[in-house]
Amino acid sequence: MTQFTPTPPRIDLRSDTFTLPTPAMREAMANADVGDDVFGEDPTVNRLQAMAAERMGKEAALFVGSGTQGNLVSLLSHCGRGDEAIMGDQAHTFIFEQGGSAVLGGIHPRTVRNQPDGTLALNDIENAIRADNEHFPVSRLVCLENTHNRTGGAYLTPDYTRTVADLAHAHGLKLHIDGARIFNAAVAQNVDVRALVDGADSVTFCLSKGLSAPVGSLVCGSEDFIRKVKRARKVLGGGMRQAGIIAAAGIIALSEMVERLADDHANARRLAEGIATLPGIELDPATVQTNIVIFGIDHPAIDAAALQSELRRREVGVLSIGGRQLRAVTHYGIESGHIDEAIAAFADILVS
Ligand code: TLP
Repeated sequence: MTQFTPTPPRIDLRSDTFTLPTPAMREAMANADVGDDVFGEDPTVNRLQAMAAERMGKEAALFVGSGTQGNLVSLLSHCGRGDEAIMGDQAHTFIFEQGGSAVLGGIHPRTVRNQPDGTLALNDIENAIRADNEHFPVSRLVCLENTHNRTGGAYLTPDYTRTVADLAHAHGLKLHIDGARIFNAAVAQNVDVRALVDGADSVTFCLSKGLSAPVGSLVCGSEDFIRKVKRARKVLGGGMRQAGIIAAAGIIALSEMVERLADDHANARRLAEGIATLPGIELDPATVQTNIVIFGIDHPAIDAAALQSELRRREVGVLSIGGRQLRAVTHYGIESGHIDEAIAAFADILVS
């Protein structure tokens, strides 16, 4: 049988999930000490979990297979069937995770409009919290996303996050943060990542995006919470055995790959500035805060699909995110010269 093997574009801006492991990661993986992690006996996984908990200022952490799994086990651990989780209408948990918390946990999502800066308005959160009435689901959780993917990598500030945590706690709700790219948020604001999660009851962050590890995410929270999360991971089939092989790359990701995210942010800003003035591109480069550039196309001759395929012919990959919008994400492996090439490819297509 013939297999179709797509060739990735040389300048791959579709996502930071396309990052490849660094040489140091490959070496650490080859030499990792391992054991059976379902029994808690993999020393490399244990080390990664301890590092993650310490970095986030939480009591404990658990290594999980993906950001989606991290969010799902967190929601399943905070909420029971019929409970309600308040989240943004542009949240990854709402749009891109198959409604997993509803499918598998009977958790009712209550959406609140995401503002263009990725926040949820405090009034909207407060108004979404249910009164104690037998007709209603029970409000149990607020979810934030930092950085916010669909709003172009916007970051949430420490102040905003603490205010939401206080609001949630005042009403007896918990706060979960989908921090898939929380280190981008920390580096962009030059703050300790702890300041972005200190009011939160749980946070998920990804090793396999800008931090370039091949696999994995961590869920961090209290020891009690992480015990529940571990049960949820197991029922989802997410208990892994000699997972130290992949956790070893995660240790390198956390210790060596955080500070360099600033380069990705500078490249994203430069890409945005380079394409914003081209005919048909709708983008304000000042809104680009981290490594994600989302832009619209309004061109007499070229629509979003045509621009995407013409860029691809010029070895530049971008992602269609619906309607007239495309997304470009910078990451490890994308150098400043690639940004020049990408801008030249856009100009070649759009300037007649
Ligand atoms: N996002 C991916 C796609 O699913 C869209 C991407 O290319 O951006 N939270 C956020 C904010 C995310 O952006 C993602 C991945 C996840 C969670 C899920 O992580 P994974 O892919 O590891 O399940």
